[in-house]
Amino acid sequence: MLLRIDHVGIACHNLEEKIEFYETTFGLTVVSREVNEEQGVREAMLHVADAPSGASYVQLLEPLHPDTAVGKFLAKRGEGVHHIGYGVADVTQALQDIAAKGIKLIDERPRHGSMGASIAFLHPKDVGGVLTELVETARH
Ligand code: CMX
Ligand code: CO
Repeated sequence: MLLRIDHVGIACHNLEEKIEFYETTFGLTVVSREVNEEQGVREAMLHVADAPSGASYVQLLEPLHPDTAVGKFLAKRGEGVHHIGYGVADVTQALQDIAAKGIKLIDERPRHGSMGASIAFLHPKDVGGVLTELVETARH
């Protein structure tokens, strides 16, 4: 069901500072910057690698407000890995298959993610403490 690691989501206080860090330290390149009001984030995708099943990224996340998923995470745990995003071919189908196994979904149906992707989250409590995102890349 999982095609690749699409991205690792990293929570930070200052997006511009962290972009600069990933550029200088690892030589990564920003391929997209977006504000996603629904997810409560200002974010950047930095390209890491290409695989036959698609590309992989680092997703840097700064909260738009303290009372958001990433804002609450930062207050409780500080900066660090926030979630893992896995590539899937069909996010609606994957959600249906995963729900049938009794795993709690955060999103019953897909939402809009970075770069036109369809995304959905699974609850960390049912995935061994890992907030897990499914990503269906936009078709071009
Ligand atoms: N990873 C692992 N566990 C997490 C977590 C994370 N990122 N965020 C919260 N939790 C845990 C908390 O530690 C807490 O555990 P305890 O009950 O043991 O203390 C529990 O989940 C509840 O946490 P909370 O602070 O009360 O937060 P909420 O329940 O309000 O929200 C969650 C948690 C996961 C449902 C919410 O963050 C969410 O809906 N996330 C999905 C959306 C999202 O993260 N969007 C931003 C990224 C967008 C993108 O990638 O494009
Ligand atoms: Co993500």
